[in-house]
Amino acid sequence: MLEDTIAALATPPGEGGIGIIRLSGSQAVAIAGKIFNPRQGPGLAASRSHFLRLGLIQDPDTGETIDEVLISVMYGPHSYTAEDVVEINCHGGALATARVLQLVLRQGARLAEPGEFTRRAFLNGRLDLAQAEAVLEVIRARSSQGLQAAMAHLQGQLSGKIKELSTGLTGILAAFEASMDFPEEVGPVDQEKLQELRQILAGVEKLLASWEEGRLLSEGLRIAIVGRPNVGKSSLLNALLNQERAIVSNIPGTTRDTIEETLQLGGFTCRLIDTAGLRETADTLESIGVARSKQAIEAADLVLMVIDLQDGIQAEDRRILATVKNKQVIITGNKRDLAGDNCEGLAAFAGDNPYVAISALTGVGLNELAQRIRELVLGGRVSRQADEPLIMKVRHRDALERCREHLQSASAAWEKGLPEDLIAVDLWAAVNYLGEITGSTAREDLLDRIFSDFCIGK
Ligand SMILES: Nc1nc2c(ncn2[C@@H]2O[C@H](COP(=O)(O)OP(=O)(O)OP(=O)(O)O)[C@@H](O)[C@H]2O)c(=O)[nH]1
Ligand SMILES: [Mg+2]
Repeated sequence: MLEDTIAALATPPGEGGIGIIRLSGSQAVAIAGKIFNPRQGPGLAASRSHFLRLGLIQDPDTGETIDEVLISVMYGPHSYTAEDVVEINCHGGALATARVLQLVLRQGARLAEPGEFTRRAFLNGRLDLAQAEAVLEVIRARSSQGLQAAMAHLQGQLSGKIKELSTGLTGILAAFEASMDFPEEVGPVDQEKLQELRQILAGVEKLLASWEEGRLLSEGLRIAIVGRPNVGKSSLLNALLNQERAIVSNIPGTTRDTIEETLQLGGFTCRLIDTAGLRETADTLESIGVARSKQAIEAADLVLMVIDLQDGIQAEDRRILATVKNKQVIITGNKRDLAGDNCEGLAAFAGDNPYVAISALTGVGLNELAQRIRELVLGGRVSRQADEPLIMKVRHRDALERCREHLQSASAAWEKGLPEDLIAVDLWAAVNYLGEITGSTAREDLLDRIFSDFCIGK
């Protein structure tokens, strides 16, 4: 599969300033050379690596000019895939790029599969698997903090840590192999190695502990806005987004479905979820909405529980508070503009939870609310030094958890003085799980799954 030359549109389809057709493989230059007519200078095959050249794309069969382009050749191994790569910068119209791609395919290239360029970069050893996945993390990053963490992954921060742990483990394994192969000469494995094993286990645990924050960076903080009907939940969503996203009305039960929008707060992505007002209802549609609200509460990292300061605390509010008691909650007293200075019940109702009085209508108190959210995000969860690696993918977490199990079982067996071959089996398994992260022990079906997440052209 690595032998054929692949091609695809590398920019999003549709209209744009430019659209780039990318080719990779041993025939990339020869294929592009057949359709490129340079404005000046020699043919494409004589191009300098990493230089742009101007010319026309012409159909070699008919002589028809398709587009005027800038073209670059990047010879392997100094290219994205480590193979010869050609990028054709077309005018960014859907038709021009489609015609150029067609021509390239007709000259012998094959349409790339999703993620195939990056997969080749991995198979050719230019990126390891964690770095290849980071390409997608960078593309999909939704907050500046998330982008920073993804870039660190792309540059090998996580891979470096995994390799360090793996090298340590391999060293211990080598000691076991030697001791098992030559029991007379070598003798039992030194107890010092047990200490090393414990340190490696601590390293794995530290990485696992970063998951909570990593997930936050990649997925965003889920904030559910909940409360009785008509307290102003949708108004709050709109006010925070600064946009009339959800329908607001004075009819209780306006919002029937959950509405989700993202918002950037202090460099973090927050996913704000407006929910249907919580109450007992005989209306079928509304009760479906209420069930969805409950699911949203379940999945939320943070709940903004909205109460109506004008109405004061109601029995229903207390019931709702009880249902969110094991969540992080900010009690949000709304309609402060109607309540005058009468916000006393709020503090007592909130108890240990942080609270703030706002008006979604006038905007009073919204900055303070955003500040509270930031404090909870930054204070409670984000404690990491930026130069420490963190994990952001379920796949990495799962592999590390399995690795940890085997390390625990190896060290327990060691402490009990169990046979060396038993310990070695666990150590092997642990090394394998680390290798799944960087790809050194990843199987074909795993690669298929990972790269099918990419789009064509990446
Ligand atoms: N004066 C005042 N009115 C508000 C404020 N916030 C919301 N309202 C009004 O309260 C009514 C209900 O607002 P919504 O945002 O639709 O309330 P909700 O909680 O989403 O209601 P449901 O979707 O039915 O559960 C509307 O008439 C809003 O204009 C506020 O801070 N001050
Ligand atoms: Mg609503």
